[in-house]
Amino acid sequence: MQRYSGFGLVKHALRHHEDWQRQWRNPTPKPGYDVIIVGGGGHGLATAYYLAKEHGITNVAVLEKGWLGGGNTARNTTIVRSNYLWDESAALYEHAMKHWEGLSQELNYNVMFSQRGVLNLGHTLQDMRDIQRRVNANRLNGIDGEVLDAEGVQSLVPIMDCSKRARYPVMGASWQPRAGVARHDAVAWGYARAADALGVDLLQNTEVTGFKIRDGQIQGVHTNRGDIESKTVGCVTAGNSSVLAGMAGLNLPLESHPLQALVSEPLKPVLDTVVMSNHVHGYISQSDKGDLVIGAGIDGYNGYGQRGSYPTVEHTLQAIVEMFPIFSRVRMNRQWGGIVDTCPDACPILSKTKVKGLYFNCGWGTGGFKATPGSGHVFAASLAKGEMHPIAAPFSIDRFHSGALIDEHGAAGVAH
Ligand code: FAD
Ligand code: PYC
Repeated sequence: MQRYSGFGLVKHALRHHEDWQRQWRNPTPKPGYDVIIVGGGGHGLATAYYLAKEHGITNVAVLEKGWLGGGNTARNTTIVRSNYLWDESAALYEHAMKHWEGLSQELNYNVMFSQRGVLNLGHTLQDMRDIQRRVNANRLNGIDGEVLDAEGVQSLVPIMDCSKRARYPVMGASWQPRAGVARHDAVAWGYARAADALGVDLLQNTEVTGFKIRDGQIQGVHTNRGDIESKTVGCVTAGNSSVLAGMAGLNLPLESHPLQALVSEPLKPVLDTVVMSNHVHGYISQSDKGDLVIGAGIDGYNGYGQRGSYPTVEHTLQAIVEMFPIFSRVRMNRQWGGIVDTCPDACPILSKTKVKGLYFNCGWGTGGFKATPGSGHVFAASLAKGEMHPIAAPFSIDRFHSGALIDEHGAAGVAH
């Protein structure tokens, strides 16, 4: 793997940045692969990487209709935490957290994982009871967490209005010190470069338009670049999962909604942790560039437009200014949206389907970025072995028939 010194950077600048080594190849699709992954976001790329790295399955293609990481992976607000309520989801997100803690070294790519801590605020007695319960559950699962009172929150975030004068006074918070943020596109690029180096074909501008299914067994996919054969296909297409499922005659219990985010003009460092309020309903952190990274809940309607409506932006900023009056005159620089596919129990689907060899990894709603390494790791093991990994097994589609739902609406952080 080529590395560049400071001198190398200057040399490339003088050559107008024209001869940088590409991070991954641009291969021509082969007629067939051992495994096809549909979707070149973080989850799909991580799946391909772990298939090659941990299971020796390198004859793998990732088919991406646009460019790698151009979906929700590069549209999210990068919050990483593992403080979920139920054992099944705590195990999944904590599995991811352990991967995050070594990811830059694993990929030899700086994903800028910054464990600056996440606060989930409580503004009512019921919020505080729920926080207490969730932190207790986290600690029983070996996940770090503390319950803070308003003074504890104020000492961590001096610029927030924690006074009793606030319209919805802060009563306390859950605090996960190991939680934080990471650079989202670096996660996609790091997995892409590492997967490519192991022989995975990353096929951009390659849209899956249908599935080839014979006698209940997947045979391959139709794409805009021709048919590609495989007896194992994993769909990791986030907000487009219902569309893909429909092509296979499947009906997933998903709703697709826009979710928006905004960044402000850059400021000097003022906020060194992540603050989320599900009650006032907004969340905020400050990026390394200095922008305030801001978001709130989904737009209530269904749709596939990667944008959103103005009332949601207005509500989001009202919530932020409510908590941080000091930001009332900060100007917003950019706003964007992604499509999130939400499940009735606010938990993902990692599952086989009734079509043999066809798997889905979707339904992460507003919170899948944090799961990227763990999701890829357990999904790869499931595809490699033909049996769902024990951490993934509770997230089967079957739970919507059996009733074994895992309700994580309270821990979702962002209402959906
Ligand atoms: P994606 O990155 O969307 O990848 C799916 C890919 O599939 C896309 O690139 C798409 O082009 C491709 N695709 C779709 N259809 C086809 C097809 N037919 N053929 C080929 N390719 C196809 N999560 C957190 O944990 N923390 C956060 O702070 C957070 N903030 C968010 C903020 C916003 C505004 C949004 C929109 C989401 C946020 N999320 C957050 C959620 C998180 O972004 C997603 O859950 C996660 O990134 C999903 O990753 P993915 O790899 O599954 O999806
Ligand atoms: O799941 O923590 C989260 C989250 C924050 C912002 C969007 N999702």
